[in-house]
Amino acid sequence: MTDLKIVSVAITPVALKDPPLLNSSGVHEPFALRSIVEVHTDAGIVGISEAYGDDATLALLHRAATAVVGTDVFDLNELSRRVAEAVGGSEASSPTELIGAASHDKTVAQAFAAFEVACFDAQGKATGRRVVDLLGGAVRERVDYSAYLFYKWAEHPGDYDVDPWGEALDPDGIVKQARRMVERYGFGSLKLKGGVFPPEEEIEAVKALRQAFPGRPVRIDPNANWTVETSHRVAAALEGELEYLEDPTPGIPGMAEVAAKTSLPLATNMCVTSFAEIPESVRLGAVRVILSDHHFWGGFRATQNLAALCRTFDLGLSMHSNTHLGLSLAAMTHIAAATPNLTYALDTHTPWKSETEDVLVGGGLTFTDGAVTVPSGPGLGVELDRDAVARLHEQYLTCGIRRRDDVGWMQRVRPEWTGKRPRF
Ligand code: GKR
Ligand code: MG
Repeated sequence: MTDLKIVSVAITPVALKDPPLLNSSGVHEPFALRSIVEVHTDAGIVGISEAYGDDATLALLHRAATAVVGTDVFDLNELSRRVAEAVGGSEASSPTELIGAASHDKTVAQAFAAFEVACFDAQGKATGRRVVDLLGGAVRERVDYSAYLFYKWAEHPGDYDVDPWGEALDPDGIVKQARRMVERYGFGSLKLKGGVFPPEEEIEAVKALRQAFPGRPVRIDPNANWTVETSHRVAAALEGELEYLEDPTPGIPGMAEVAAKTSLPLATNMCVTSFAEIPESVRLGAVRVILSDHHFWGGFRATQNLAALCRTFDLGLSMHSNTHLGLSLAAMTHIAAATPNLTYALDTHTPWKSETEDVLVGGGLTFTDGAVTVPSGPGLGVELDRDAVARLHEQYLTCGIRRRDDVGWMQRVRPEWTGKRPRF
């Protein structure tokens, strides 16, 4: 059997319109950055993936891109060795502080993930098999996602497109948003992005959701914007109401203190975001659910390693998202379908994306009853729409944003804003 060598790599930064979603740092900017990675092989097969699109990530991807040329797309160990060598000395970078501390290992994992996913896509296209099959086979053909609710303004101040969702600044607004999202996509569970308003208001919003959607699991995630004391208070008020409480407070020791006084499972995509953080977390009993994310855990195989550790330590496994396009959604769907203990509905920012913006032929994957069916074609089963990529690249060139800065955008509106956490 001949190998399938990488002959070149193309990295295209793109920008998509993003609504004014509020979080503990501030507010989403009018555009979010992603990048499209294409791995060209000597057989003419091209593997694709989606990664963050900020300057620091692009620099990493470019360093790795030069190093991976000549690697066989099936030789993921060699790919990993080369990426680690190429980006090893790079400054630790984290595309957003909302996914935890930066570290050298995370920097390497983040760069490797983009190439590993593209190589899996190429492997699938070469063998006529779906990525989910290469990852061990589908344990489910439909992957459930949850409704990701955000407090939000009606629009960004300035001359920007207005999204169709309107304002949501109180429990009523959140329930209205949830109804609309559930009606449109059929989601069976709900996640509220908290850490925006005083916790008492967010407790009310959770209770309003529980009342409006009886029996539907609800989560809240204030992105570590509560002190340990505040977290105790909120956890006590929401005992029995939540599927899990995500990142109430910063750091593993703080999370362990909160965990010690509540029966609610604590979940994280902030204090455990790399393998190095697992031992302390397990030792202190800080979390009961880890939100995986192949973009920064190091790709598909690393996600499966994480899944094995979760099984070993009797931890639940869920999945985190950042603003993304359909290519990431496809990748998330394949890895989730191949991971038996990924049993929670996954996060996705898809509903916040403009329906007319994606990089995939056909405009992206669709949700039925809150789930995405694993695409049936070889590899990731999706194809790039070249014109759409070009349009979003043009938007990247003109949007003026080069790294995510939710704090800075909030400061335009509220100059006294610091984004310092925990605020409550
Ligand atoms: O999009 O504002 C957002 C989220 O807060 C995101 O940045 C987080 O990384 O969704 C993420 C989370 O679960 O923490
Ligand atoms: Mg989170």
